[in-house]
Amino acid sequence: MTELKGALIGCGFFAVNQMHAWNDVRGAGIVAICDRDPERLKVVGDQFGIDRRYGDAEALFADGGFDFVDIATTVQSHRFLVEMAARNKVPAICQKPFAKTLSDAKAMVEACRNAGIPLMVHENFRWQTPIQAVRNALEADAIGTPFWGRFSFRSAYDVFSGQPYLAEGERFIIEDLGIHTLDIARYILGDVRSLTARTKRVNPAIKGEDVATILLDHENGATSVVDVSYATKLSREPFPETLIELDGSEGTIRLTQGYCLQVTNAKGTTTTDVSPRLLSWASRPWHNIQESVYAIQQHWVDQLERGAEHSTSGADNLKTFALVEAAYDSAARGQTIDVGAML
Ligand code: NAD
Ligand code: 89Y
Repeated sequence: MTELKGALIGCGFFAVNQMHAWNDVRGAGIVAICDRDPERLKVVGDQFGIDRRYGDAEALFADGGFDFVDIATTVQSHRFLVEMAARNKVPAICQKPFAKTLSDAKAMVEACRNAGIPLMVHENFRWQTPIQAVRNALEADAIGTPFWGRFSFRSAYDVFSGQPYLAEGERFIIEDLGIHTLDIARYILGDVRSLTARTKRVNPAIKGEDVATILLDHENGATSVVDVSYATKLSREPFPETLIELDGSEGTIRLTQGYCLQVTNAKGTTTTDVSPRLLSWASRPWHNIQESVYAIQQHWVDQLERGAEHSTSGADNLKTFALVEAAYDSAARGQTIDVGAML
């Protein structure tokens, strides 16, 4: 198979995972990197042996010589860089949160569609081994038709030391972490008709909300609760596990802390260890996220080879991003939001 050549823009905290994963992915490798911070460019360039280094994305695209771009910058630059990729007709991966606003996100999808290039949002949580296990159990009809769900991420892990910008934004947990949980809810129970949300800030040292409780009405009639918190001090810290409860017409699924999957139906209860693999470059507790980074990047290459749409294409991610905007809107106005009307 021909090896696809990639360029990565943004050599910060999380991009190191993406670089490691690209080393493992079959059928692609990174040939050039770009960061406007010379220090980060040097650290990542030296660590991964990349000689082609750029301080400016325009210069990177002008030189070319790559088949796709992996945008791993923070949200402020996403629209600018995705539209640059579209102008240069280079297929693009863009980190979450996809955009600052839903209208930006729609414009980015439109730009790539008009340019005829694939666009995938790096929405990796649905690719985690335990989340895939829940989806597989549902698809195997283990609990019949699900009518209720809970998708829960409650932690007090210090995310601010690695990502200090998370403490500084007007918006925090829904935009940063809840976006993944909402995407998982969609992935498991389907698209959402309407949403009601409440938020709180508990940690006085940050600007945005660190607790959110969101009620979702799914299009198939199921109801779910997405609850996320970075203010929850537990005896055993669960970061970065998403815990899931699903009730169906024929049984129940419980994904509990410690990557334990329990399926109960007429045949009884089966308990399975659905722990993620600890990849050679990964470290606990991040290994769950790190394995999903590898999985989504392999999916990027596999779908390009097949000429098929990506699971988290830009168009798909509009439906997740709309839930983020709807949640902030609902919490601000104290009202239920019609999600369908936003798309
Ligand atoms: P970071 O600030 O550590 O790194 C971003 C890098 O991008 C910086 O080095 C910065 O200099 C560079 N940059 C910004 N704008 C640029 C531009 N226009 N041109 C070139 N370089 C530019 O941020 P981070 O913590 O690595 O987060 C990056 C993104 O990854 C965020 O959107 C974050 O939400 C996301 N993230 C995703 C996951 C996940 O599991 N999917 C986990 C953590 C972070
Ligand atoms: O930025 C966030 C993400 O996407 O996953 C976990 C995280 O690093 C902190 O909330």
